[in-house]
Amino acid sequence: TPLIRLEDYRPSDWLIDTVDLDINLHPQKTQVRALLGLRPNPAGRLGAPLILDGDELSLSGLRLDGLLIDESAYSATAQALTLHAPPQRRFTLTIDTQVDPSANTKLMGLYRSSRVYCTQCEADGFRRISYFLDRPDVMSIYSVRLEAAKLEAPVLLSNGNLVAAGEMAGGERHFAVWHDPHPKPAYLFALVGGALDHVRQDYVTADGRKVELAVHVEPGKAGRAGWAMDCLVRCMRWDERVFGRNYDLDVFNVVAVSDFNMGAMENKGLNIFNDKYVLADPQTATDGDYASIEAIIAHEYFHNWTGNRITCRDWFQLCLKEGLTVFRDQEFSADERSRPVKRIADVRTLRSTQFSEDAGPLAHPVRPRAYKEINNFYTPTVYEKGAEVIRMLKLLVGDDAFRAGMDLYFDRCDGTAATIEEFLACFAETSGKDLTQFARWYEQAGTPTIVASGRYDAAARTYTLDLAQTTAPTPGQPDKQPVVLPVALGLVGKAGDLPLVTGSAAYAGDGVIVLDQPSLSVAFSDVDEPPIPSLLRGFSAPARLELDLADADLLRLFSADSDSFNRWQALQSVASRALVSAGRSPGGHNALIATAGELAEALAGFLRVQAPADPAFAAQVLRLPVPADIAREIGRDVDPDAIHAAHRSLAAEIGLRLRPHLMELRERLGTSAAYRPDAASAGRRALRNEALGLIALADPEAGARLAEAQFAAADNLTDRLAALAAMTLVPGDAREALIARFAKTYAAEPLVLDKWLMAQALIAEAGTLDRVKGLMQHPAFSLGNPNRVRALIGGFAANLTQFNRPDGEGYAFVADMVVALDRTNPQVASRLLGSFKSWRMLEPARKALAEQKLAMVAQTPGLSRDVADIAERALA
Ligand code: B3K
Ligand code: ZN
Repeated sequence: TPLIRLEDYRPSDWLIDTVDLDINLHPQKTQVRALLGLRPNPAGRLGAPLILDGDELSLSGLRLDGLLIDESAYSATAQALTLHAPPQRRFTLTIDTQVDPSANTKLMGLYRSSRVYCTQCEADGFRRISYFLDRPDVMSIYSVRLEAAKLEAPVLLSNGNLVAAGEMAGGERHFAVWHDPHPKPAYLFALVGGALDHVRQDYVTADGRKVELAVHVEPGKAGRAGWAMDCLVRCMRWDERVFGRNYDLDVFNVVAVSDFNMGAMENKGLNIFNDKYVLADPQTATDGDYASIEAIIAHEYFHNWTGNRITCRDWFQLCLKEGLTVFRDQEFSADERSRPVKRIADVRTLRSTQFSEDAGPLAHPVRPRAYKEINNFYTPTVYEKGAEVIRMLKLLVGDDAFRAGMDLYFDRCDGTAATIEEFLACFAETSGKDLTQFARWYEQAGTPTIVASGRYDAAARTYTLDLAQTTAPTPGQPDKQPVVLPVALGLVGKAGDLPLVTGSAAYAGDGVIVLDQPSLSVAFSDVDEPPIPSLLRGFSAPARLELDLADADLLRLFSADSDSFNRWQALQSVASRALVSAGRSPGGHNALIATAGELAEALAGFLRVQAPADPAFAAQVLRLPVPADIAREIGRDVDPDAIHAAHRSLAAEIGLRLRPHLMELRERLGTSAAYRPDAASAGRRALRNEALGLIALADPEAGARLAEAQFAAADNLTDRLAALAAMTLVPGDAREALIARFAKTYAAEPLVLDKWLMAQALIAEAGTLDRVKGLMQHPAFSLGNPNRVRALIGGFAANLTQFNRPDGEGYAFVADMVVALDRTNPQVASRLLGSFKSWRMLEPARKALAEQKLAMVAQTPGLSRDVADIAERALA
């Protein structure tokens, strides 16, 4: 497979101004006629052949300007349609292909999901429908005529506005014609055909456009589409208010399908979703689901400007739309809910997914320089770290220059396929700042570590902060340069934040030091008492912080810091340090008990006094760092069992000491009011359920009784699932009974059973592998559905102790599943193989076993490019 490099980018030799599609939908024999309006690109090479991309296509007809052409003038394979000497002027090509949506198990291109025709074209799926210049910088105006059997597909949707519809002679088939006035790359094309129910709502944009909004779902499920619609309306208003962005078509359609490779897709005017991120009611969706739906509906909608109106010149620029759009959806959720709690949740995700990617063989820059399979680069680095880069940019240039820079970007780049350079230039202009070094964030992989220490000089009344940065080597980048790290900080004294007085050039004002050198010192004057430094407030840069504060100082920050994020972080740091040392050298149980005592004491007061006022925050405070984070902090010779054991005993010891407080809190937060999904109610449930988990670890019998009672009494899935999760911590008959009862209760709800599958796959016991194998035979499971696979097999691969079983059977199972899945769905298979990304940090025995299984996958004949690429990079 060829390596595609950023530096090799060339504009297309040909442009396609217009695309007229005529698609006759049929379950096995869908006829596609594409009429392309082509012309030479003035920026391309004159006289170049026309090479259209294809993937598993076969050509059934070809005309040039409406006339048949000689067979010697072109060649057609499954991968390409080449016109050897096309006319050097405008001309049209009429291309006929036939595709089989029912046989399309890759879920790329046109496929059928539970009897619904749908498409997924990003990154390169359009070439599975018709031969095309399938690259994001070729943008065209589309008209799409869809025809289908009325019974099978009464609803026919595509991008843009509906311009005509009617019945065919005989009345069995009908058609719809859609026109999208906005030029777009092929990856944003979409169609949907099927029997769907919907909810509708009228919307008027701030600039006066009437828009008909609709959310389409499987028949019978319209009752679960209301929340998605509510989110859609709120995020549209938010984008008008916060970014000045109005919607630009007469209709906006959202469609939920049950077989989907990822979360959702931002096709112009026709967003297609994994139904998991649309359907919600209290019985079948958790608070977490409601929040994810809100975030993803917003994310896809926000792409209309950051992604669609302005798209990417090439796939190396993926973060241009993804990092920016994640940032936008995070800000939306922060405004709709609690900003500090959202930040904490996002940082947890960043650390567990992106930091671990950065620490292993799959590390890559936010803007990769080369790829073999672009679908393997829809990663936490491109998305989540990409969003962190935007967040830092905003902090560095300030709110006003950020907003002005965004306005300039929308103005200047609208209708184009843009680059990171063009994006950054807007902010350099509006802020007057030189962003050359900042741009390194896009080029350099790896998580920087900030090493900090402080010195107080009582006589001089100064406090000096020494800061240094390093970034460990990553594949292909042995030597790292300093990046621009905005370090938001405070100096915490007895009565709160001390004033920051310094003449240092590194101090940018507003409590931010800019660390852009390998190291620097900042001296603060007029400091009347020895302060405790509170660094990286709000997690102002995606970095690790090494700052050696005593537990007592961290506990002070927990109670006194004015920054909520760092209050939370302080306790996490105390726990993390103890877990790292216990995980490194098992047997240090006494130190762990001492830490549990400290933490419990700090928490007891907090739970009594402050927790009831902000339960969502309190729930985050109660939750320890996850074992995978501890493993990454340890970094080498990792023994997952030791980490797990340390984690369990710390949680259990804390639970034991806090038990009366936790019980009382549960009482206090208990409510007889009916379920509501708002953030405040969700926060109360989160805290109650966090308490339940701790109780279950501290006193399994009491925990099991509480879980049973909660399951029986609950009127919502959040509390029921939390009861199940708590119960999974307690081996025994009661657990098995609840597992069975849960399955019976939700037998008709595949999305709920996914959670049931996952809860079992995550059980940290040796019996889990057999349980998972058994569950593969359960009627609720299917290897053909990505959600089922991610729940059961993906859940197991995320089970730290069982995936990493000392006998290697966990690796063997997941590797076998990767190979099996690769035959039908390479994208799902390669995602799953990504579970091996941390294998190099394991202790020698596990490391050897994991490597063997990776090598087994790599050597399997006939692998997809997706899986081969991950296997190869993981082993390199
Ligand atoms: N842009 C899509 C992701 C496409 C993934 C292709 N393998 C969803 C999103 O980020 O909004
Ligand atoms: Zn996106």
